[in-house]
Amino acid sequence: MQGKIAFEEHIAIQETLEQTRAFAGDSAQQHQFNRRILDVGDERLEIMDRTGIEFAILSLNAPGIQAVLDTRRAIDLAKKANDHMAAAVARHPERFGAFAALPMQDPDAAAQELRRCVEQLGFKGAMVNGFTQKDDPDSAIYYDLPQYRGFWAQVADLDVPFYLHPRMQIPAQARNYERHPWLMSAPWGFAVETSIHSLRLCGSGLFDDFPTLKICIGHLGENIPFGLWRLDARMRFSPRGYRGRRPLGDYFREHFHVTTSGNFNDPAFRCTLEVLGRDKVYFSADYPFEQMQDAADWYDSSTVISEQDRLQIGRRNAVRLFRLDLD
Ligand code: GRE
Ligand code: ZN
Repeated sequence: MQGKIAFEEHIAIQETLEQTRAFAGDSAQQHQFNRRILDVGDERLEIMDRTGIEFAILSLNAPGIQAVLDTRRAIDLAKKANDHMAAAVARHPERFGAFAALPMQDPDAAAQELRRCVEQLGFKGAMVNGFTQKDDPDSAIYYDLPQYRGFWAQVADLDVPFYLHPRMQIPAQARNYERHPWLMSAPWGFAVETSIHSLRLCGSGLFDDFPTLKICIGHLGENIPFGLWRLDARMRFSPRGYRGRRPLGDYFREHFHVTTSGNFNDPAFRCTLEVLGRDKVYFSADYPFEQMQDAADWYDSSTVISEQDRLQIGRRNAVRLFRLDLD
């Protein structure tokens, strides 16, 4: 399919490149991976052309700013990454948009940086890589906490989507992964981490306070669609500490927008589509951690996607969500 829009497409800057090392494959693959994640020009555009991706919203690699312990440095680095993405967008405005990287270590600074990115640089929203560390490497701060309500008020006011992207659990809280580091990242732990964070948002009353918030998550919903019915079924018996006014599933279906990033699989797609409906599902690849070619080969030919849905999920939903100047 031509004209697809993708929006879990990552870049790195020199300062965050080191964070991707473990995910790039062996040393022979490292060189190509580094080139690809740093590139915001010809190679990326050429692959987009070849795979029918017209427009990509760029975002900084994980964990990015969220792993910077020093708040001042987090604020400066986020600005630097955002200015870098803004320059790429300015060179190719009809091919690239950008999500703001945010210094969540300081909720006010994060809100301010989002406002700068949206109002002055034309960014389409924010992408944040899970919980934030701050000062102490063993810290993990989640955004359902009270100190983020002012930040969320700004997100609601700007009316842009917030993409909650995975990151890896920190060692201090990862006892259950001991001796199995393979389990901690993209194969499974990423989804555990991001799904828990997403459910915390739902259970915190956040969406009662801000009923227009739009949260994006990737990987066909980080396993939540599959578990959603049971969540609500069991919560009737043990809702301890749940602070939402409505059943959790209501919030998830209303506020969450889910992409196909890195999960190019018919049964999982059918589950997500059936749970969320065709208005809340979107194409994305997750380049360069995944290949645009693999994403497009699956998406363009999957027999569980009708031709009408293919156009809607591959393009039209994103045009609407991001108010793109495209048809
Ligand atoms: C991602 O961005 O989704 C990602 C990583 C690292 C490894 C795999 C992966 O950041 O999908
Ligand atoms: Zn990703």
